[in-house]
Amino acid sequence: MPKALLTMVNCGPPSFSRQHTMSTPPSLTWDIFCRVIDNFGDIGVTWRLARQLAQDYGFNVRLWVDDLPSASRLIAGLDITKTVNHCAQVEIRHWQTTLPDNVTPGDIVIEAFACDLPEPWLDAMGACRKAPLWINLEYLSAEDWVDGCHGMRSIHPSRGLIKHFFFPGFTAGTGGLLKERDLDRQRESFQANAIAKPGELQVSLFAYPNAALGSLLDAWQHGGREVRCRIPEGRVLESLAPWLGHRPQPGEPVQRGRLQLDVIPFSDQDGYDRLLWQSDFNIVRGEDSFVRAQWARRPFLWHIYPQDEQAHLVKLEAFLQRYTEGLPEAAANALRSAQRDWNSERDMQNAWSELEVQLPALLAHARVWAHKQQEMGDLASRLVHFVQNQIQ
Ligand code: TRH
Repeated sequence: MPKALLTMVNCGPPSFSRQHTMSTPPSLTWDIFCRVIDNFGDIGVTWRLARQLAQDYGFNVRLWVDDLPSASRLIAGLDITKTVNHCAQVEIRHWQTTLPDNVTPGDIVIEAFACDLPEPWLDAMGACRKAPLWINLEYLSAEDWVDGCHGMRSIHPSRGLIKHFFFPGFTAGTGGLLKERDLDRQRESFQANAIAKPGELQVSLFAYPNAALGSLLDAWQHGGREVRCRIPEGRVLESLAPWLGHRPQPGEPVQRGRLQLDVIPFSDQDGYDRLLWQSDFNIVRGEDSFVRAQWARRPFLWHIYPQDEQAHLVKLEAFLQRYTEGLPEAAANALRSAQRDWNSERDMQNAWSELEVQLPALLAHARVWAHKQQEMGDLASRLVHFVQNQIQ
């Protein structure tokens, strides 16, 4: 468990059941606060949740985000010159140092990733006749402690407001994974119409800078089959440039032996899903793309967000332990080696050759895994049940 959380979780066991006890009035209003620390995960997760609560459930949702330029990279139609936008049925507000006077908190306030709600907002929450339900949406982890902390509460020391901790996760005792209702139908229809070049392995690459990238590209360049690797424009190009001798521009195809590289523009979230669905193998990172790769039902390599004291390697092992359950031993070993080498930035040539022969087994497993996760219920539905049980 993160040290910071140990001090925050100071009262009470999980106080909810997952029973559907009442129907939630669609008039409920939600405020979701997102502070963009770095990269796109914070806005990626909160935007996905906001959009789903609005579109799949018909709730009124306001998303407060402090960094509109980052948000505009993945939200189609967002105008960064406006302080209020409406996109996909969500009201998006620019979260500035001062909050507008005429806004009162909604029924549910989500503080994403402990982003610290502004003091005036806490004042306004305290002044409500019925305090809003305050939920801290946490980062995703497969570690065992998550089950015990999901649903815990803490009381604000001076205000008396109660905050609830909601943890995404991979077990029935956690908050689950974000997944839109219509996602599988869209994916199936896309994949049914996708055109593939016979024998070619299509790969997508979204990663942090990684010293091991050159060795993986070497493996593909000199490998036994054609590889087409699409790379959304981003930080990983820092590691591509030394291998290539220059920094490629979007739209500039590069051929090296059996490897074709295409740097492509960063798309909105829906476009990124289609890239994952189109590819036979995905390299993903962070949190949200990692989950989307699982819903794509294709084999993947995860570049986990690096943390101090190598804490991310513990998270990686926890995920591998869950994910490799039921996977034939040779495929599980190949996957573990590749994941460990990639995340420790070690030479990938051996790991790739072992992984490549296991791709059919990994594909079959990816389907089983996604099905298993889906059966447990998605994050938004578990969150709505949680809210129902709290506000009745
Ligand atoms: O950008 P990330 O590295 O975000 C990270 C992690 O969330 C990490 O846990 C967190 O601590 C850190 O941010 C602050 O990776 P992630 O989570 O995959 O988010 C990327 C988002 O960008 C995701 O929603 C998918 C989206 N995306 C697009 O919309 N279009 C694209 O072309 C690409 C490549 C991604």
